[in-house]
Amino acid sequence: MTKLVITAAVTGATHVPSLSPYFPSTPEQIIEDAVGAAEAGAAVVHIHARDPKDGRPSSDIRLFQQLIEEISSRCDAAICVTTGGSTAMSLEERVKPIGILKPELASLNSGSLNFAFHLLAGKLKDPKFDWEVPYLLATEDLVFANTFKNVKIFAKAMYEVGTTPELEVYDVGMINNIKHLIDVGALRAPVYMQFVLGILGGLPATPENLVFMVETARKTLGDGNFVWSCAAAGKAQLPMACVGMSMGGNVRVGLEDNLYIGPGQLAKSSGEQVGAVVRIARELSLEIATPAEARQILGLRGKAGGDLAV
Ligand code: KMH
Ligand code: ZN
Repeated sequence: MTKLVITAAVTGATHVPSLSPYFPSTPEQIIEDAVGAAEAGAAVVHIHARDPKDGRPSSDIRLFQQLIEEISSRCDAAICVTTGGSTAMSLEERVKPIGILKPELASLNSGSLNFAFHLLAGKLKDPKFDWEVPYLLATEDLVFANTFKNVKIFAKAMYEVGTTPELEVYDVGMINNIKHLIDVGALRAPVYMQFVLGILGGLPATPENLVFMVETARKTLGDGNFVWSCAAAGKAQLPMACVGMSMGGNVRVGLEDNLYIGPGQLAKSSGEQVGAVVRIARELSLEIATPAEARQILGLRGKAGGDLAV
């Protein structure tokens, strides 16, 4: 039994600032939340950038650079930079951080899907920014596009600079996408897959669906050709983390995927959610991977090797 790798996904591009007073959207808040999550036990932090003026998802390289420099200087967690960006970003905007920042790890979305979170607009009582409601509502008529051609572009950009792809898998068919891309040499086994459940447009977050994903991965890719983690959106986050841990998988929590720590109780930080996972993991006699151990388990290159010069 290898140790448990906990990932904290700090801010993402789904939630808007007015949904929670604790939502990290300035660089300082994102840095604090990521470092706090690492201190709570996360070995990997997954980051997006946000415009400090109004919390809108941003592809500004300088913001990513500030986040990476500050987080790296204050903790040893491996940093996973998003190439998902936001549902409103172009391919160029999404892939740009890789070549410039050369992160150890980056998300690589392994297929297209409706990535809908328009229902969150109904929860916005008093939006602070005029972009928030239109941004949320627009996702009802949107495909989060990740064609085979584009996935190859992302993967090539990552391998060129020694970045390990964290393959985001929202539905079971995407596992076959990954198999195909391995067969044509665009992806290299063993792969690291993040099973992201509970997105409206993807596979619902249920125990049987996680078992379905893992069993399909075993049949399609073969044991030993993948490492997996489970991330569930919304209130299923902690229950599904428990299922994933019990199955010997790794887990992702954080405010990107869920703003709550319990029914009707907003989480004050991603670290709070990490703390809950750590407590439960200990009860399951699971050991928490340190960043160094996580790098070993995920086959990461290590912090060195990336330069932040723009
Ligand atoms: N923000 C979502 C559209 C990733 O970071 O690559 C996709 C996402 C996954 O957050
Ligand atoms: Zn993300």
